[in-house]
Amino acid sequence: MRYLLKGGTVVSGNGSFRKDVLISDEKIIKVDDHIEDAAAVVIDVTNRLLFPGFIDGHTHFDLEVCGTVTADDFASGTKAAILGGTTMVVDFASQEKGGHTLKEGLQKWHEKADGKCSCDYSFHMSIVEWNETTEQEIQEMIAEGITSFKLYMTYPAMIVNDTDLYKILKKLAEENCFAGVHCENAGVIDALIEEAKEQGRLGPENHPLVRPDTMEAEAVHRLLAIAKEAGAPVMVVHLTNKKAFDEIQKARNAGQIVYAETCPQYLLLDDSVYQKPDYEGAKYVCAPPIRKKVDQDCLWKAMAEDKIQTVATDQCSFTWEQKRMGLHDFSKIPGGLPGVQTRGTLLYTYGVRQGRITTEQMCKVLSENPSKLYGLYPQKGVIAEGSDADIVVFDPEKEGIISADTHAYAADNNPFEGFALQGGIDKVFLRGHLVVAQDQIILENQGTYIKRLLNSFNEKLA
Ligand code: DUC
Ligand code: ZN
Repeated sequence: MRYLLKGGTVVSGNGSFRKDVLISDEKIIKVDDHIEDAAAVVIDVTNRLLFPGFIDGHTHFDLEVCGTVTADDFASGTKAAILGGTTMVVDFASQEKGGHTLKEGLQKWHEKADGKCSCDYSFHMSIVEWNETTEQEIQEMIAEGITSFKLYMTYPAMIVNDTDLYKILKKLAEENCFAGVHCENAGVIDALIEEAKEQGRLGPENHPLVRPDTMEAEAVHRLLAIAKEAGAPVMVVHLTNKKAFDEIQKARNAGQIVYAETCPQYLLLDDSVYQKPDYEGAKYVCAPPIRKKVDQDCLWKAMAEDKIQTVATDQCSFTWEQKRMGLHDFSKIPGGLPGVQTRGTLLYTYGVRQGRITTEQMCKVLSENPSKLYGLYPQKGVIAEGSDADIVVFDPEKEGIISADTHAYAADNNPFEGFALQGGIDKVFLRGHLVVAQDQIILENQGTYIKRLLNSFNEKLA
């Protein structure tokens, strides 16, 4: 199909300009002040913002957590994503402990995702064991288009010790790759969980108390000290709080390359959610937990100063029935929240409309920066000639209210229930296909696996 989008405002990280956009087959073929094209279907996008398709660099679909599997798999999850303007997700494939290879992990995640996705997709690779074979596999991963990795400083099934953390970071740096790292101090958190249980404190309100901000900041500090020794760039994923952010700034000021990712739940919710009656706090159990207002303010300010490079979701949804697994013991509540459908509209409503960030910064953290960091630029993350025609036609005047009654997730609860939205998705193009219009998916299952190149992000961090 050939489409001509006329009269819209094309948004990039550097500015917003009134331009027409011509799409043919899968690509953007022209961006200019005034385009005429007799062969194209003309779509009037006057008063609309045109964003490069949003990229969510942190989702968990079809993932086993606490002996259960996320409510959303790649089919339902990527439908929710595309309805919200996310044209690409980077999920996490994982190696398993016990002598397994990265290749096995990658194959397993391809089996989960291939043929089921309604947006484009790729994987980061979680490394949970380090040996000669794993080391040799890094180059094979790169050849498969996996150029970013994930390391955990918590969770028994995933954790790597400091020795391996150092060795892995060093190897990744040699290969011009980097890891996103889940930073929480496992040992102290385990002790705090044990104490809470001994004292009979078993409700979800204890969840933030056993995973305090100090133990996230400690892990960030340790990670960055190790990364410095290894000469490695790193990303702190799902950054939640001021103390951890201060550690990042210290390292940046000393010359280290540290990328930061946060998520809408840390920008928009505070830890009072864990006090909700009737076990409702379980809905918000995720790791790291939701923090305080002072932390939200710090994250918004950091974003306004371009010190946070990307906002992803950490999408990891469970039904209410699944969340009830921890009714008598909060440590058995499967951790995670849905979010992939509303990242763009929430950021627009509570970020741009409230004057906390600009439209251009929204474009950076949702599209342009993840595209660069994850080796997709300029194929994705920009509306320019030659790029994939992944375009979000955004209506700044569209209103909505988030509700589990209407959302697209397989999960039956939404942490942003009742949040008002000012600004909404009008249409979505995925590689030139019109896939979403009038809040409906009109063409599903169009997602393909994208092989990624190396990180090309080289903007100032401190
Ligand atoms: N945190 C969660 O809450 N869920 C999945 C993974 C993670 O790090
Ligand atoms: Zn995660």
